[in-house]
Amino acid sequence: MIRLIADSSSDRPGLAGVQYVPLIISTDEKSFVDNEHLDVNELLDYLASYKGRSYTACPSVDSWLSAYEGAEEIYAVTITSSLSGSYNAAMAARELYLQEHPSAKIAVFDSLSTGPEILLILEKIRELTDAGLPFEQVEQQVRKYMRHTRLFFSLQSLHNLSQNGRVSKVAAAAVGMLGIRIVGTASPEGTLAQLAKCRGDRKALPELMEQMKGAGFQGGKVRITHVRNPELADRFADLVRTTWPTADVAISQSTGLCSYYAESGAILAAFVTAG
Ligand code: X90
Repeated sequence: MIRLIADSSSDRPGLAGVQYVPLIISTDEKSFVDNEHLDVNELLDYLASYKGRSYTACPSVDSWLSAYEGAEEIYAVTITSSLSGSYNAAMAARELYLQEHPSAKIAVFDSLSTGPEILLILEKIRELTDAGLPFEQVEQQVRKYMRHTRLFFSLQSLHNLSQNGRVSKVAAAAVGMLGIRIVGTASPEGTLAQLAKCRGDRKALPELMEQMKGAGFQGGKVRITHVRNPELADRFADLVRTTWPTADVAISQSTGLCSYYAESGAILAAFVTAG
């Protein structure tokens, strides 16, 4: 049996039939499991009113192991290993599972990214497995595909990223000011790279468009997610469709983990470059 798995940094409901392994978001008084029962609005409202620190935890080796249970061909996609232990946990679970099930096959993909870029990778895996390709070829082609997937985003706050040591305090302070957003990308190493600072939503969209052009987007899939900002996501999608009429654009809401780190107002866009 073939199984597709991703950690919950991939936004859901994404692709039908994918199994998600949750990360956990918590404060000193409450924990939120990032699964299908999580109400993202409730999480964000609670965090906005909570004065103390908040944290996240990646899935345990055990939770990856139970996600593998019963499957023979497994494709698992994780959030960037540069910012989370999810990939290492998935790889440790892989070793344990293969000891018990020597004939099983498991490919773990480090997305070096998150959110909508994981969705693109899952869609690719699904396309190739649906076409009936053997495991080794699926793995090889997905790794090749991942060399051309990119993630860009615009964030209104870096508070939670800096509170948890995922970006520097200096970078975060500059964005804390009212109306200042950053435009950034997932670097080749899988970290957050800041590209520009923009005053206001309207300035961020042309900057994102320029970045997409510069990265070599020529039309094709674009997967957009947003945190409580459907208007900005729609405006961005319209711009993309006007500039590249062949683009295949889909919008969805960020779920728990990405909503927590990207924070209210954010949009993220993943796409595939030509060549
Ligand atoms: O293991 C854990 O506790 C999870 C830590 C995740 C930290 C980073 C999450 C980033 C979420 C923010 C914008 C996109 C940044 C992409 C950088 C590769 C989304």
